[in-house]
Amino acid sequence: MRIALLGQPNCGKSALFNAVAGYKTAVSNFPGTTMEYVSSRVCLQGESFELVDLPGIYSLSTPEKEELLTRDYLLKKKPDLVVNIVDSSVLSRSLELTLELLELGLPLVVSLNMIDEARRKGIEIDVEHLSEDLGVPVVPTISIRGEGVPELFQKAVAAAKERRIGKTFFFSMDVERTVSHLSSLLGKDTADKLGVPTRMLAIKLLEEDEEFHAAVERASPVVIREVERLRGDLAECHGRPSDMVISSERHSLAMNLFEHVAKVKRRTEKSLRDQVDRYLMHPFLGYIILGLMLVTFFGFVFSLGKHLEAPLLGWFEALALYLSSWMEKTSVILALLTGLIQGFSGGIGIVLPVSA
Ligand SMILES: Nc1nc2c(ncn2[C@@H]2O[C@H](COP(=O)(O)OP(=O)(O)O)[C@@H](O)[C@H]2O)c(=O)[nH]1
Ligand SMILES: [Mg+2]
Repeated sequence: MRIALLGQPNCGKSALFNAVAGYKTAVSNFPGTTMEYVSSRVCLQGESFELVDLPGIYSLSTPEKEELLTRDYLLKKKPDLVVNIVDSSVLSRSLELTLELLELGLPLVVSLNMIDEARRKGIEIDVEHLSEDLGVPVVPTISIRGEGVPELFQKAVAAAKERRIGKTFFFSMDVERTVSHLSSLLGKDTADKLGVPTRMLAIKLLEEDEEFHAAVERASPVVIREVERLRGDLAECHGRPSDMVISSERHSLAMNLFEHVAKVKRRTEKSLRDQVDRYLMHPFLGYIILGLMLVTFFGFVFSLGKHLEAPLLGWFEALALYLSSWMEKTSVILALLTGLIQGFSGGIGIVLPVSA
C-alpha cells in the first residue's frame, strides 16, 4: 500500500515524513525531470507501507510545471491514501487544497499540523466538527515534536483499508448547474480514461485546465465546444473568467468551513515570544541586537581562550616531560606519544589564543 503526504509548501510534510520514515529513504525523480520526491518503507500496525513525501503544492489547478508533477503522481500512481497536511495557523487558506483533494476522490486523512502555532495565534479549532464536515478523519499534530503522529497514522491505515472518501462540497446553485450539466455530457468513460471522477473533470474544464482540455479535445471535440460555451456563460454571468469563478467558489466554501469550526480569540496581552520577536525582527534594531550578540559571543570565547591557553599548554608540556623521564629516549612509543601531545597542544595553541 502507498500513502502520499500532500500539502502546501512549508506546512510540515518533511517533518512528518521524518517522524515516521525508517532510516532507509529513497530519493526518486519524477519521470524525465530533475524534480525529486522522497519515499520510505514504513511498518504501520504490522503492515508495510510505502510513504511518499511529495513536493508542496498550493492547488491542483495550477499552471506551474513542478506542481503539475505532484498532481500527475496522484492521478497516475493513485496512492491508497493521501495524508493532507494543513498548516492550522492559516486554516482557511489551507482548506482550499483540502476541498480540491476531496474532488479527487482518493481516501483522505487530514493532519491539522502546527496546531501549536494556531493556539499561539489564538485560533481554536473544533476538530470533531471539522472531521464531520469534511467526512474524513482529522487529527491535530505537531509534527516536529511527533505529537499526534501515531494517532494520525492509526487513522490513516484504517481509512486506507476502508477506502474512506470524504464528502462532496457543492458550489452555489448556478455554478453547480453548469458543473452537473457538463458532468453528464462528459460521461463516466471519458473521466475514467483520464483517471479522475467525472465531477472533478467537469470542474477542471471550467477552470480552463490546459492538460484536461487537450485530453478531452482529442477524445471528443464536440464536448469541448460545449465546454467553451459554458465557460463563456459562466464568465458573463459573474463578470469574471470562469476559472476565477470556480476558485472564488472554493474560497468561500473554505471560509465558511473555517468559520464553522474555528474561533479566533482576541489576545489581550502579547506572549513573551511575540514581545522578544518584536525587537529581534525589527528592521533596524534587529541588526544592532545581532551585532551585539556576535560581539558578546566572540568576546566570551576569546577571553575564555586566553585564560585557558597557558594552563592547558603547561599541562601538556608536563605530561611530555613525565613520559620522557619514564620511557627510554629511543622508544618508538615515546616518539609517537610525544608527537601526539605536540599535535594536540599545537592545535590548542592555534585555536584558543586568537585574541592573545
Ligand atoms: N511550530 C511548528 N513548526 C513546525 C511544525 N511542523 C513543521 N514545522 C516547521 O515548519 C517548517 C517547515 O517544515 P517542513 O517539514 O520543511 O515543511 P514542508 O515544506 O511541508 O516539507 C520547518 O521550520 C519546521 O521546523 C509544527 O507542527 N509546529
Ligand atoms: Mg519538504
